[in-house]
Amino acid sequence: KVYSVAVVGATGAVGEQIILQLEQSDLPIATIKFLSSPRSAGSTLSFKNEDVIVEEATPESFTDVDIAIFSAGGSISEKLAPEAVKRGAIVIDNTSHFRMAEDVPLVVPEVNEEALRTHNGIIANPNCSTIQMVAALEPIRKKHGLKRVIVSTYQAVSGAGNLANQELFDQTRAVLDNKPVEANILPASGDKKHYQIAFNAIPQIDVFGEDDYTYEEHKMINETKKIMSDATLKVAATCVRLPISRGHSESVYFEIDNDNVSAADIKEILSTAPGIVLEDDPATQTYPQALNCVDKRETFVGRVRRDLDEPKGFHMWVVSDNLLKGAAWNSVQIAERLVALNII
Ligand code: 11C
Repeated sequence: KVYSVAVVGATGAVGEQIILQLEQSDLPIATIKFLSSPRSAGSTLSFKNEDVIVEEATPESFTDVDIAIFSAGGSISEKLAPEAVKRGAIVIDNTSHFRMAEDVPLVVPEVNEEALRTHNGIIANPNCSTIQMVAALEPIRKKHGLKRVIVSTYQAVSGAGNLANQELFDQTRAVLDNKPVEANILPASGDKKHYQIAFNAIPQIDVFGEDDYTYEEHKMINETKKIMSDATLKVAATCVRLPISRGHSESVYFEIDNDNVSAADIKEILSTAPGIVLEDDPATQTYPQALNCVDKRETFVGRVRRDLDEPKGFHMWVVSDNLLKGAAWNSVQIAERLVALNII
C-alpha cells in the first residue's frame, strides 16, 4: 500500500523539518501536499527534487489524504484536524491543542507506541522538552521504576519558531554593533512584556498559569504523566530559554524505586536503549552538547551520576534537537510506526 500525505504548516520551522524527515523516510508516499495559511500559500517548496506548490489549507484539502501531519498552531489544528479525520485521514498533531484529551493518544514511540492502537483519528505529538526527557527516562523506569522527576531545561529559541530564531540573530548583531536592541517575541509572543534573549537566560517559556508555573512547565509535568500512564509520578519543571539556536538541554534529577542501583547500572541501560546515545566520560570531557545534536534524530545522555545524599536519586544531562526528536522526527516516526504496526 502507498499513502497520500499532507503537511499542514509546511513553511514553518517544524514544517520545514517534517518535509526533510519525510524525504529521508521509507514511508511509501504516493502523493504529497504542502498546506499553509493563506499568507504563505502560493510559494514553492521541493520534495524529493520535485517542486510542490504550497496550497491554502481548507477542509477540502484533506479529501483522499491518508496521513496529515499538522504543525501550524493550535487554532488551525482545532479547526482543521477534525475535518481531516472526517475525510478519513489520520492526523498527527504537533500542537498542544489535543494532547491532554482523553481519547487522543500522546505518543513517543520508544515509550508508548502501543497507545497508537487506541487512536480515534487524532494522535498527538508531545512537547519537545517532554519528548527527550521521557525517551531517556523510560528505559530506566522499565527496569527500576520511577518515583519522582525534577527537571530544569536550557531551551533553544527555535522552539518558539523561525521569528524567535531571527530575533536572536538580530539582537546578537545589534549588541555587538552597539546598536539598540529590539525585543518583540520572547519570552512568549502573546505576553505583556518582551525581553532580550541575546546574552541572556530567561526563566519563562510560554505564559504563566495561575499557580505561577508556566505552560511549558505544565506541559512537561502533565504530558510526562500521560505518556508514562502514571498519574502518581511526581514531576516538577523549571523551563529556561537560552540564546541557542537549536537543541534543548535538560538537567534531570530522578528517583527510582529499586535499591542498590549504581550510576554504572543506569549507564548500562542507557547504552542500549532505543533512540538514545550515551556520551558520558568525564575523564575525556565527553558529554552531550546542544551544538552537536543538531540534525540528529537521537536523544543524547551524559553526566549520569548518583545523588550524594539520596541513594535512589540520580542526575543526568539530556540533549536533543528540539526540531527533530522534539517535533518533526517524532511525528514522522509515529507515521512509520502506524504503517509498521498495521494500524493504518
Ligand atoms: C518551546 N517547547 O521550546 C516549546 C515549543 O507545545 O509544541 C513547543 C510548543 C508545543 O518554545
